[in-house]
Amino acid sequence: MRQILFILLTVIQFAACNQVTKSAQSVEKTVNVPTFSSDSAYKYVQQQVDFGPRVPNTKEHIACSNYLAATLKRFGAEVIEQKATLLAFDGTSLNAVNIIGSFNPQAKKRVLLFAHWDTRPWADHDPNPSNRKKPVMGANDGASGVGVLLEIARQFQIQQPNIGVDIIFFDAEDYGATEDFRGENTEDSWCLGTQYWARNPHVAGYRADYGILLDMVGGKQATFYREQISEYYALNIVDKVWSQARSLGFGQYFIDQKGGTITDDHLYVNKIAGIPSIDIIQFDPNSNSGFAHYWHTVNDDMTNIDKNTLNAVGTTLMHVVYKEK
Ligand code: AHN
Ligand code: ZN
Repeated sequence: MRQILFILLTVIQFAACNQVTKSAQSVEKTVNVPTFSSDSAYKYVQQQVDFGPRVPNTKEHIACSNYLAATLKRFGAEVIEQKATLLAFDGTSLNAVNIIGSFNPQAKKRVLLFAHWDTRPWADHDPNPSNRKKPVMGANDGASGVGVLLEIARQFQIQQPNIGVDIIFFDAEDYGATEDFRGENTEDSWCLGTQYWARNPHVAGYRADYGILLDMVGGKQATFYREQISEYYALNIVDKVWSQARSLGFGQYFIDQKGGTITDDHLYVNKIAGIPSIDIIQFDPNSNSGFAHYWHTVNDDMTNIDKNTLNAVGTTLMHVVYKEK
């Protein structure tokens, strides 16, 4: 009888022990990733578009910058509006502002998420020549990336991730040389706000483990290929993001093939600031420009924005960020 009791007790103990170990393991493995709201992201895209084109040196541009800074503050970020006067390729002096929102600013481990918030002054890729001096509305080219990041910022306020995150909305990305411009050094005419920040970071000696740029992430049935500057500087981050997307079922958006080599804000974050960074950018290998047919035309408006695409990108990014520790 005693022997049986002893065996019984041992079995119970073992079972109890086993359970403790098991649940401790599952606590370690399972992170609760909050649910990204594409309705909310869409609303933030709409609110930017409602200002009109956000071209530097216009009142719409100032109004939108105030909205972006105020919204990041409302979501609990420490916000810096980094103002700069930047010289455009055509000699125009641009009153630019990079809007920087820091979450958990004391954390040493940090991720940088960024997008440009300005819109192009000229729809110089429009098939109709009479549209080519009109500004671009930039629902996709500008507002979409910012909209996704604002929704992620809102989630940070509800549930803080384990790491620090900086969200930067860069200005004057899209003031690059027009297609008919016959000057030199046109590559560096793009991404002026980012070039400025990379040389003058908002915090001396600023570091992040890696960076992710969102550019044109709201188009219907968008495809995101593995951009080549991203693979050159941050192949492991491309792998991390594309495999996370695939495991979430977003493989029809995140295509596991090499894409173009695209001069974009991440180039300068890599080259000047030395932070390994990737670009999630809509790419169409079958179009002439590499981009959607409405890119840099007067048709880059809300009619092309699809909540499913915002959701694929936003949900993937949420999983990447919340799984870091
Ligand atoms: C160039 O057109 C050189 N690069 C694409 C960067 C861009 C413009 N992204 C949005 N607008
Ligand atoms: Zn553009």
